[in-house]
Amino acid sequence: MNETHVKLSNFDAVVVGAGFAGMYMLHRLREAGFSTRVFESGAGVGGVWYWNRYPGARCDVESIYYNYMFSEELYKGWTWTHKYPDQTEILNYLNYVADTLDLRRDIQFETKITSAHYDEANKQWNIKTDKGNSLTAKYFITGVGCISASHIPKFTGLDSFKGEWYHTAHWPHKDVNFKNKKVGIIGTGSSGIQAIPVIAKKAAHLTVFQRTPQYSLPARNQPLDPEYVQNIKERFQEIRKDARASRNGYSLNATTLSTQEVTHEEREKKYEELWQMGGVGVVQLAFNNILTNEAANETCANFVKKKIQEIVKDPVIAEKLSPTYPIAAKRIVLDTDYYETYNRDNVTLVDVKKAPIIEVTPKGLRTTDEEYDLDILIFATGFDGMTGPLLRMDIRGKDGVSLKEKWENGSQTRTYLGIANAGFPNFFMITGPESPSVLGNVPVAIEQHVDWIANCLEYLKANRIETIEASKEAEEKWSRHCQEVAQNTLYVKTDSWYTGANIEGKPKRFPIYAGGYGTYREICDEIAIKNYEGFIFVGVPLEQN
Ligand code: N01
Repeated sequence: MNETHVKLSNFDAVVVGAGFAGMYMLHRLREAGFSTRVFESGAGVGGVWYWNRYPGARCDVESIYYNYMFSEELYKGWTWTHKYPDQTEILNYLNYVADTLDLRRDIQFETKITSAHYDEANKQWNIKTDKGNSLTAKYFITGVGCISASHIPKFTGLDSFKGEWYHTAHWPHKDVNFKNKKVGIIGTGSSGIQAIPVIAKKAAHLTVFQRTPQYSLPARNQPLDPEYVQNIKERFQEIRKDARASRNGYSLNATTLSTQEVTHEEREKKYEELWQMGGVGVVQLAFNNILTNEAANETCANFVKKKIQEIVKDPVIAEKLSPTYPIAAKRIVLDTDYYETYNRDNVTLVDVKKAPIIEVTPKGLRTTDEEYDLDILIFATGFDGMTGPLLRMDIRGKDGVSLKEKWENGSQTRTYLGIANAGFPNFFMITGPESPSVLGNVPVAIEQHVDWIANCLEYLKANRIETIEASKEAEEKWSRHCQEVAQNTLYVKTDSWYTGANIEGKPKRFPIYAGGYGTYREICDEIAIKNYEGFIFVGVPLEQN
């Protein structure tokens, strides 16, 4: 053992991350009597909501659904102020939960887990942190999120830049002063689209470097009527039931109508109604075949493109902002005044697909066309999604095989249910690759995983089972199933962080279960009912084996 590592202690469970996932995991494990320690790199709870403090950061799921729902009391004890909560409000909410459940005493902040190696002889995980802690745990559980490993493209010259630069996912904990500044932002995904309108109002000039335009729908965010909120709280049981059974983790009045069953005029009327209402309705509520049928998808995409052309006064800019891939093949973005921002005199849109970025210079950014002078450069360049947060730790299972080796660096990401891995006993991932997680309202996905894992650990304890591990066969079958389900969707037809296409050198694969939250929950429940079918137990008393 490295001598600088001071042995801390032995725990039943070590959990990585104190966001939505790690916080609830800690609560459930404590309730079940497991000694648990959570490690969190931030100085407070919140996970992505602790770090993503960029201007305009706001959730794209309605606040009434973006909650823990395991406790009616907890739900009713918090009152959201807006339809779509901003980063500050969500972070306040998570601190309210941490206070109410007294979570912080078992969380070690400002500490990263650097390695977790499975010790086969002692059937335990040997874990190390960047603060020199060395500890052991029977169970190693990751709650690291799917989009927490931020990514900065490898542009040369960043070190030479004389101005300030930031990544949206690691925004400083102080106000960035944009006044009289020339600002550049790279990236027009959810983060960029939220930040651009806010920064444009403050900066002297904003240059947006866009590689691929994204579809964005108006959020039409607004303060919540207290009477409405009260009514929602009273309907808690119903809201929870609907959210859990739904495809995306929130209740929607799903339609049974397809685009082919109505006339062009009726279709446009429906889209217009939902566009005016705000939110994801245009894509998710209008017709039942937009996400599965290319022709149906095109009617929706064309409607949004027409809107872009109506809003953006300069037709050349409107054209540049119009995507060419199917709508909702990437996570749909909700915005406030995004397209309107391009009518401002102090905003320039640069197409870096046409004229790629070559380098960062001391003065700014150079594309193949010209050099742009900048005081502040912002990377809204996203994340190494799904596998990134896990592979940034050195996780090794049996025979010292690392997760990176097992997944062949992401080209063969294989898991059982997105929860477990063959060859990695007593290791659980909350919303890991090949779970449905990111394709909906993530807190609902998290809660389902945490409940499943906690119930599983209680089962192991009750039956005196020492280790649990996914079988290779079950894992291969699940992974194959995920790929088959994905082939019937539009997600695999477009490059995005879902497929890993945004990371240089990352093999393309869609490591997400696209069958919907409700169906997935049923599958996981059935596996548990069948005494954890597809898992291998070690240490089972003979009479039960
Ligand atoms: O990241 P992204 P994000 N040169 O990957 C561009 C969640 N989220 O942080 O598309 C030039 O979507 C890249 O271009 P391209 C949500 O799930 C939620 O915005 O690869 N450009 C793209 O435009 C979301 O889906 C919320 O061609 C480069 C952008 O950077 C996910 O996080 C808020 C480049 C990255 O977009 C990720 O969103 C924020 C390069 N070398 C995030 N490399 C809400 O709840 C990358 N880009 C509202």
